[in-house]
Amino acid sequence: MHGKSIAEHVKCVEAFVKDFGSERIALVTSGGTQAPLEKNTVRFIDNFSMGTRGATSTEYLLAAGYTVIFMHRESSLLPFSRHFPSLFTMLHVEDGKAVSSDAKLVDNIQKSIHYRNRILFVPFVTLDQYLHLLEGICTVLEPLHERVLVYLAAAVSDFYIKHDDLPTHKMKTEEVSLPLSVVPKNLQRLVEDIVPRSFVVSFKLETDESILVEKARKALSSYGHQLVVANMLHTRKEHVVLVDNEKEMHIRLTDKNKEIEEDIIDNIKERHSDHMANAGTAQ
Ligand code: 9Z3
Repeated sequence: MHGKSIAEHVKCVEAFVKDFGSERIALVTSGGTQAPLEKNTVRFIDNFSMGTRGATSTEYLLAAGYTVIFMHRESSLLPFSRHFPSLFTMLHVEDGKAVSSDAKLVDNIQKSIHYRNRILFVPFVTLDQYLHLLEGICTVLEPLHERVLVYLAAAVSDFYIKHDDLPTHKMKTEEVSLPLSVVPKNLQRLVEDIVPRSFVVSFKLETDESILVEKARKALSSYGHQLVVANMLHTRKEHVVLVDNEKEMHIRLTDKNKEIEEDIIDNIKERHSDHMANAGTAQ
């Protein structure tokens, strides 16, 4: 976490939002969480997420006028640089400088410079850091009421080993034991007690399509938030279902030159506008 404590990261968020000038602010969570299997961690539970959804959505949120707090798994994909996994091979040396004339690279560097005062990067690694940061940042954002969009795209572990059950040292092969506990769902408390006025979007990931919408509805009724974006592991880049209290809406990518996040953010921005208008927030 770049050596900063949770409290220090939350202080940075406080300073960042103090002078925030735009009308809307989004907290985007992105990437997977790590749950340690030993106190001196050699092994851990992790998941597949590289943070594509969060990083891509952030680019469209910035373009749509949002200020963004990008709470991401350290070393996961970042907005703008995500397009260039092998940057090193795109550069050559001229007069002692690394240069490139790749138009897409130039365009993305310019965008990243253009938006740099409107995005704050907050890294996490473990599940514990994720949960504490989320709560701390939401507490800081609460006074901004309806202007806040909470966009929970991170892939959060469902299982972990409680601190008291963790072995101190590297687990011995002859003593293998994984006393897993289910991660307490903190979303209801977040929605009810910490950011009750903000527009909260959670994501639901499944691999069995027959239960996808039902699970999304269950999340919506348990947590009392505004929207669930439901997606399937293998089709998540082409198809999502937006589930709210009244209906469900499918978004399908038809143009292969586009990214599905563009349509997701368009739609969510509209819903967020309605949410702000209903509360009488000036836009
Ligand atoms: C998602 O469903 C995201 O869309 C993905 C994005 C993790 C699939 P990538 O990083 O993947 O772009 O490759 N995020 C939420 C996953 C999650 O943990 N949801 C919980 C659940 O399904 C609820 S918070 O129970």
